[in-house]
Amino acid sequence: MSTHKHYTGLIERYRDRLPVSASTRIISLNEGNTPMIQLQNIPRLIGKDVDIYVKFEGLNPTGSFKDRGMTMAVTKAVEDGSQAIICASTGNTSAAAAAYAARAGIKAFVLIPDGKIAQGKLAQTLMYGAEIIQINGNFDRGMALVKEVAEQAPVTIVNSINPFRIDGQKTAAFEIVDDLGSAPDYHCLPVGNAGNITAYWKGYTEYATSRVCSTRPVMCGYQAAGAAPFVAGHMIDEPETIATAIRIGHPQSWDFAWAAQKESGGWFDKFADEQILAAQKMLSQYEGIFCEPASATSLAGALQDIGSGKIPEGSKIVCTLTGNGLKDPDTAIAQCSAAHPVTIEASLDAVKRAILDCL
Ligand code: AN7
Repeated sequence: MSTHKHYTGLIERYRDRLPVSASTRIISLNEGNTPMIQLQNIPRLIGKDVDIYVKFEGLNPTGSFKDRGMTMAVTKAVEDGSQAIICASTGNTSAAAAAYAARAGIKAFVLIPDGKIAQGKLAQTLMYGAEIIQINGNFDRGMALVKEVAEQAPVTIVNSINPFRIDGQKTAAFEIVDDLGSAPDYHCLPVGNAGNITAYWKGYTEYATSRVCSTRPVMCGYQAAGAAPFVAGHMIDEPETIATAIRIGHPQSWDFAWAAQKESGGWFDKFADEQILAAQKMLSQYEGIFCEPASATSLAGALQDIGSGKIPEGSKIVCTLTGNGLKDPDTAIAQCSAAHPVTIEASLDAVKRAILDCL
């Protein structure tokens, strides 16, 4: 008999650390097991002796880390007999909710801010067949509405206030430790609703408690300047940033994120949209890794803090790249407008000239 084991997703892999039983029907798209890619050119470029790894969560089935939480949340919703799930979203949660609902054969309702989600995310959510409810308000307003409506209608909330979301997402920390053989010194990630920083800290803490690793990383949470409640120290009412995924002013996991920061000795910081886009482009052009704008906030932060020495040389750093660059083609193309392709005559001569001009 073959001992070969087909990978069937993170719940199966980490089932002894997740709230499932032998009889639980697992709703999975084989999420997780995402690559840890060590940056090769950027450390050389900045002249610093650091090991930077990116955890490329954009390679999950729907293109973001949300799949980790959604496999768990939808599995539990189905186990509890729920026929419908609901979420507010800046785009990625809605795509993941829609996909896992399709897989489970239940209904998904998603509230999205009108005109403020990236095209790729809208396309996915439409294709997976979710009921899309666009509101003329931002994510925070949508979140408040979802909490109210779930009290009056038979729908399960699958935003990260659902604790099963956090349990699924904590597996990213397990994968990192399993891959590196130890916890990194620093973990850098973008912070929006703050579910993910909560989940990573829970994952590292559980592994440390079980002595799978002996240390936990310093947690560095980075936000967009126009949507930085953790830097301001209070909620923000009109968040604004080109990184629409993290256009959030009233994060739901406020207390958990502060706990992660304090217990780890970490910090929060914020970055202008231009800095976020520059980091996104740098990662694409120097490493061949295309993440969405919000995700690049982790690298923008890491590079700043390595540059200042706040993250010292010799450190092992993991940056989570939360979503795939293909999610937001409009922002990418707009950013490269100076290099827009020009059309030439379809002849050997013209193509040869075009190549020689560039060499
Ligand atoms: C690419 O999809 O909140 O701090 O509704 O899509 O755990 O919220 C997305 C968040 C970072 C922030 N990067 O994570 C949603 C949503 C990307 C994201 C975040 C999001 P949290």
